Amino acid sequence: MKPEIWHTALIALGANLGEPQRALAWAIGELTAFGTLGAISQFHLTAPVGGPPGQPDYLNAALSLSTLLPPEALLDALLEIERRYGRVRRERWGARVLDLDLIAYDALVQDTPRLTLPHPRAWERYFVLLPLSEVAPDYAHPQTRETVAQALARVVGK
Ligand code: A4P
Ligand code: MG
Repeated sequence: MKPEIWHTALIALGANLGEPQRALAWAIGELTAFGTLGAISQFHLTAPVGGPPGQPDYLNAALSLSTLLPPEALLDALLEIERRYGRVRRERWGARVLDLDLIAYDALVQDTPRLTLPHPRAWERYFVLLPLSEVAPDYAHPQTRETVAQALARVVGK
């Protein structure tokens, strides 16, 4: 029998719909199907980065998930959660806005067309680093060795 190996995934959540709090809470509930939730950050209201001008503020959060899924299967699960939420929202509001990003998976480094780990922009983004610092402040980027807490301090100090 193959031994079960648990992996630690760090996941970022973002929404700027009319009910972003509901979007994030729903997504967190769905994630319990794919492993055991660890720490969950507070929900932070953050100014939008990029995208069309005038878009509403985001609600961002981060969490840690212990999972048996390999990274690609976990990404599929995240995209499926986005898709299902989007479908519901489209019927009601005509928009899909729920982002689930896989920020890191153990200390795995990979760059394939489908999945880049760690997430390529995460260590530069306040809206990712702020909630992530409540979940995994000492997690070090496997290439640069910069921790989440250090990256947050750097980004805030800019
Ligand atoms: N992909 C590759 N690597 C990953 C990864 N580590 N995690 C691929 C997740 N996806 C990854 O993603 C497009 C494709 O990226 C996926 O199909 C997957 O195969 P997407 O989520 O559909 O596209 P996106 O989110 O529109 O693009 P992107 O570049 O991921 O946008 P971001 O970076 O998520 O930015 N401002 C604030 N304040 N808060 C926010 O949450 N979010 C965004 C979206 C912009 N500004 C924001 C926020
Ligand atoms: Mg995304």
